[in-house]
Amino acid sequence: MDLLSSLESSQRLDLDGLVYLRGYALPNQTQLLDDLHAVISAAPLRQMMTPMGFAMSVATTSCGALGWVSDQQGYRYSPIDPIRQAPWPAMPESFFVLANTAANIAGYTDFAPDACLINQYQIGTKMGLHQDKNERDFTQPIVSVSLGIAARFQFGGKKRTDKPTQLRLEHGDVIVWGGDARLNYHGIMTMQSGCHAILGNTRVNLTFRKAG
Ligand code: MD6
Ligand code: FE
Repeated sequence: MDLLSSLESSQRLDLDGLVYLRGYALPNQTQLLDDLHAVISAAPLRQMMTPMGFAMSVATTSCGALGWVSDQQGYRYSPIDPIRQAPWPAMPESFFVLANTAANIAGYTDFAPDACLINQYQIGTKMGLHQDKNERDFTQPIVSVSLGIAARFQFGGKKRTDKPTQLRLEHGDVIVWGGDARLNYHGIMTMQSGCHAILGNTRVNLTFRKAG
């Protein structure tokens, strides 16, 4: 059975421009978590500075040819990790295949991400409403993988003031975000306490992009 037909329709939810694939990452979670551990060991999670000079509450790192960085100069993608002054770790094959097949299910063929941003949330942290607009080609989707404790994802509209709908994202859930929603505002509400068997009281989110 191929990946497309193995995914039951009950596990898929379509909101305009957002395809939610419940538990899609679960079958490969052992490999994913091993590879995640290796990436974080090579390029440690760190709290970057916002352009306004505040430390982000969420800790980040990256893998792939390009990594997402933030500092006084702004937000952008860079081939060099500014802390290690070295290229980011390569994107593990398990990451690439997961993102590529999830995008395929959502109707984006040949999605070839060159950047994977890793966000780590502790209880009490959040990600305010934002748009993802540092990538070059907005026809390419973003694939987002949730691991660890559950989060409340806010899915808003084109304007910051549009009232968001909420989606609960659990360990193994994948969303493919593109098309009409590509520039919609979104965020993560303040993380509430929880405990995951492997990741403890943290949530890790992987976002895959074609950034360059
Ligand atoms: C998060 N996600 O889930 C934050 N951005 O922790 C994002 O900011 C995001 O999930 C673009 C596309 C999908 C996402
Ligand atoms: Fe985002």
